[in-house]
Amino acid sequence: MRPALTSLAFAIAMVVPPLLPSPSQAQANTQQVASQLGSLRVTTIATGLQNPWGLAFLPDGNFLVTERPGRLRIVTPQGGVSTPITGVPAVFARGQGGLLDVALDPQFASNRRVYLSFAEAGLTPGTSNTAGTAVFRGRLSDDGSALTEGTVIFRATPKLSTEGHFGSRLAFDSQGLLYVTSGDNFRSATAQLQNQHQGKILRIRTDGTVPADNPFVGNSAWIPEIWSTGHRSPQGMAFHPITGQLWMTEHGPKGGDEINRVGRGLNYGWPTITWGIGYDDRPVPEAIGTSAPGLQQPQHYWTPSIGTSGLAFYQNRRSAEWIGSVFVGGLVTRGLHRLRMDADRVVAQETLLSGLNWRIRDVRVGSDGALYLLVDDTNGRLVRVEPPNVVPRAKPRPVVSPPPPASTGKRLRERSVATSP
Ligand SMILES: [Ca+2]
Repeated sequence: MRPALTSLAFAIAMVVPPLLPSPSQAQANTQQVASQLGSLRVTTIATGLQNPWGLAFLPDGNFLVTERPGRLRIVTPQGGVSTPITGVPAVFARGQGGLLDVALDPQFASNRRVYLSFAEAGLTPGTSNTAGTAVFRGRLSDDGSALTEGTVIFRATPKLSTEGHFGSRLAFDSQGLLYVTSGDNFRSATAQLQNQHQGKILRIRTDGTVPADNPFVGNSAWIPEIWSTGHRSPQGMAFHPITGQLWMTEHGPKGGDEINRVGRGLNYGWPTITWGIGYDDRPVPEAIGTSAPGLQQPQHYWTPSIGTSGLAFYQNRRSAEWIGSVFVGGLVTRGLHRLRMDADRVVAQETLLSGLNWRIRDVRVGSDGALYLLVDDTNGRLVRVEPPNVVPRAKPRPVVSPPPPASTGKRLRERSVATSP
């Protein structure tokens, strides 16, 4: 049985499909927002989501959305919100912990497998105040009401007494291997420890076993799931759709938020090197500076921090203006950051949707070429952002005198950024 729906619109849609929002509804939920490249049509699809964290597109056009307190729901394009899907694991819903990301199996069409990352409490007596990042796998029932055959395929060890920095994004590579970001649990030193999962990107098979070609397999000093080390609070991760390269974003401390191109077995430096300082305005105790041999520099960093969250590459042909852009959510700036790249370098950036006061937790590109965002709030929302509606520029009139200023050669009026490390 399909889960009960709280939206009247969807209930009606079940009877008279397809039901589109009435013009007045659409108007109320849609606004035009200016950007450097043209006006963006921004539509709130659904509200009432409690601290939504992760978003996945189902093949039938619906959305799967996690709510950090521990619920997974289906949201329809018309704004219908299902009752919670059953079978979701118990989560440690304290501080930054709870139910985090959601990802579909690359073979979802045939196996209907869904993966969830979450903060899991200690499982042995007396450890319920500790928590660690974990990954759950289940099968979404045909009616979408339940996860069955549920199993936890990965548990970060050790579980620590902390409520922060769990990560945790999920992403599949082209081989069907699963990458998991794991935060440092607010224990900076863990990110450099080879025998702990904290502060790492991990690479596992879908049953939780370790691929034989992981970088530290066979080295007894290292936990074999580790793919990269030295990460602090990684809340964005995606594969570049053309190069296949893995990228991620992570929160710095005070300043020093990063976007990194992730290589096999490399060390991204936290807390040994950082472009940020402590929340107490003093240097990070373990830091020796901003660079050191053998430690990777970010492709770009932000000081002050933007509060990096979701990460998405735009390659959809719907918008020539956005192709090649990278979108990064800003929890602190309450904006959507569009980065323009020259190969792997950030050469310009634009902050979209500023002024809406939205803490953007996740950003994804739909197959329709629109962006889909989750806005973090106790009354959070799912939002669609359509690419700029570019108005052709009028043909410039010939100028006789004075001579025109030298062209910058830039097609876009974007704020250039200083060369980043
Ligand atoms: Ca770093």
